Amino acid sequence: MSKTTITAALPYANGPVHIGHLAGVYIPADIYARFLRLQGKDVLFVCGSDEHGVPITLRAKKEGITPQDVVDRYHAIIRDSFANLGINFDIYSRTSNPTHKEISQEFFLDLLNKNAFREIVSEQFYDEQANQFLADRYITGDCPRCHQPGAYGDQCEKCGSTLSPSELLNPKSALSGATPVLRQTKNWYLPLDELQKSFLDEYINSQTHWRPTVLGQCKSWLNDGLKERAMTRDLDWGIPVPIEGENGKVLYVWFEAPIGYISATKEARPSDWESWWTGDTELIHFIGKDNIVFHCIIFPAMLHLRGNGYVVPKNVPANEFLNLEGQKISTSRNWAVWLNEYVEDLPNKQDELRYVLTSIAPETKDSEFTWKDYQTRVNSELVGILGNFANRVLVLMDKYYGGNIPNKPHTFDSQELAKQYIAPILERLNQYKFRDAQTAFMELARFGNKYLADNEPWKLIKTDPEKTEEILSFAYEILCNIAWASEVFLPFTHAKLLSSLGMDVLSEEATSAAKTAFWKDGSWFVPAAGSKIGKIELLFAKIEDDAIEFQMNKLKSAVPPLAISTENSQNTAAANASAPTPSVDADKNASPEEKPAKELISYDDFSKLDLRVAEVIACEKVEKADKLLKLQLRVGAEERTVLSGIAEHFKPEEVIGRKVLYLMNLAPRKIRGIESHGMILMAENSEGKLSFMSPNAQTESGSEVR
Ligand code: B3M
Ligand code: ZN
Repeated sequence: MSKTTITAALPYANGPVHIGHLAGVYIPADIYARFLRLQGKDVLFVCGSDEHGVPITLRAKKEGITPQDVVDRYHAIIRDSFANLGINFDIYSRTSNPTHKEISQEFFLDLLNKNAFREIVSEQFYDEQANQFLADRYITGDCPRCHQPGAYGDQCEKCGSTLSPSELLNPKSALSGATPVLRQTKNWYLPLDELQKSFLDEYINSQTHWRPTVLGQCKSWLNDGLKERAMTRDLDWGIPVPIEGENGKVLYVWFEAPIGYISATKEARPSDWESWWTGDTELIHFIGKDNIVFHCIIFPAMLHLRGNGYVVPKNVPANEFLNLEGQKISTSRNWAVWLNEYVEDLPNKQDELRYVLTSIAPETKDSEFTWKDYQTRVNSELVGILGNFANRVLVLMDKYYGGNIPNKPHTFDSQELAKQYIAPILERLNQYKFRDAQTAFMELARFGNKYLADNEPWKLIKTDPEKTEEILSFAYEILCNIAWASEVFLPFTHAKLLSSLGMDVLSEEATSAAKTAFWKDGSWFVPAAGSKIGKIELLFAKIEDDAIEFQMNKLKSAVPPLAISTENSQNTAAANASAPTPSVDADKNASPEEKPAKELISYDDFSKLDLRVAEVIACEKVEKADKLLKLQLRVGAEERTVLSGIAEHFKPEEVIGRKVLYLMNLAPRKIRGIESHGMILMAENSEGKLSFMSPNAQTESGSEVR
């Protein structure tokens, strides 16, 4: 039997995952994998953490921990988030595993032996103090276009220009602050220019079944003409280049990360892993649009060069982006809904999130998540239609017949029903139109709901008990079909429905036969005579306003927990999520709502305050003081020590790297034997929640605030 290997992009293990990831990659991939499995196909669904790359080392440096610490922390968080949301991988691996090192080095050597690379010596910036070459993000300097200081080697965040390191004025190493020098270095390049002619033009042009957005991006790359691209880097965090004497070089993260799909396969299927990558196998990559070039051009080129029967991607259903409340999801600004927090804030509402995110999946263009819309969709569709229908059927069945299905024949034609309600679901899933497929699934619930409303069995029972039996039997039958169909979209609801409907008592054989008939042949399911319902479970509960308000407030008070200027550097903490207590510096009872305005002061009074922007360069807990953090600040050229009573709300690592507002000339005072100079300013909302007054990352420390 032919095989299907489904991959979902390996998330960087430098922060938790958010709803944008889920909507764009993991839910559609999960739906598709479930769909194929239910059809009885041979499917392997692989994923794992991407644990190399500069965002990870930068984050480690910011927090003063090792890259391995960073990836260990986030790998666990990400893995658990996916499991909690019912993303049913066959394996969730990680690229720091030994198998991955072995497989990627072997892959590299195979291409090397085939003379696939160009060896090129070029000049790159080198930090003589840190003794290492500097990747783009490790170099900062003045932007050659807008002259903003602090631009990165690859980009100026002020004016948005794309840069190369050699263009920066006054380049500085982000590691040591030293002025880097240019040094020669050798790297291995993939000759994409040649590969375009020999393989890629034809490969891409024959993928007429791909999504237009994906094909469009690929063709625009090809039209511009591909250039050679380095597949190795002068870095120390990554997979070492497996060539004798080539120390201090690693495989480019975008060379080895996709190979992570292969390593994960080997871990999941040690005995026949190669058969999932060669021969009669379809390879499908689920990714976000920012990963298109790597999955549609570079990785296929690598697989093509590998040869030996290795397959190239059959489809790459990439999604556009999901926005949140009118803004781009931003990890550095903490503008996101983090999955690890969602499952805590809204327990047992995984299917609600899956449902809403599939309803608004950014399949053809960017789309938008708002909490209000989430509430409306859950309350009016899941509660109002699906939940309502299920509940009415089950409750009436229980009330009138003690749960025994009367099995009265009805007049509907099963083939017609299948054509009308099941075929559209299957057809759209086959076309990767998950949003439409879910709409088709909901049509079944709408049909059931309307059928009950039109026939009013709760009234009819008084006048025509026989007809009532027929109506409720058919309603039960519809609900059984909903139960089967729900498995790909709403796996948790599926399980509840099976037990409420009494379908979980079916033998394994009967279940698997019913599933195959439903998903493969698209047959309408007819329950066996003598069926009996199980314990009735409520499928969905209304989302109340206060839950939505809580989420909105959380977003509004979101501040960047770390002033890291890379969007890839996601952060863990929605720092203000739990109820904070005020800092020792702040007035204990201060609440903007209750406090009357203070009396007027003169400008002279104000000008006595020396307010500055400061950068937190170190932070630690104060021993035996639960509330206190000791902060080391850089204020221009000076360093200051400040104690702040925020330890119950912020971990030291959430504070390091921030820019804060700082009152510099407050008379020093000694707390627990430590002299505290000045104080950092925090905002407190009416509920006593604290947030940092965070100047943007570009504001220089030491700047005066007036
Ligand atoms: N980690 C980039 C990303 O998360 C990257 C994907 C790798 S897939 C092989 O956007
Ligand atoms: Zn600029």
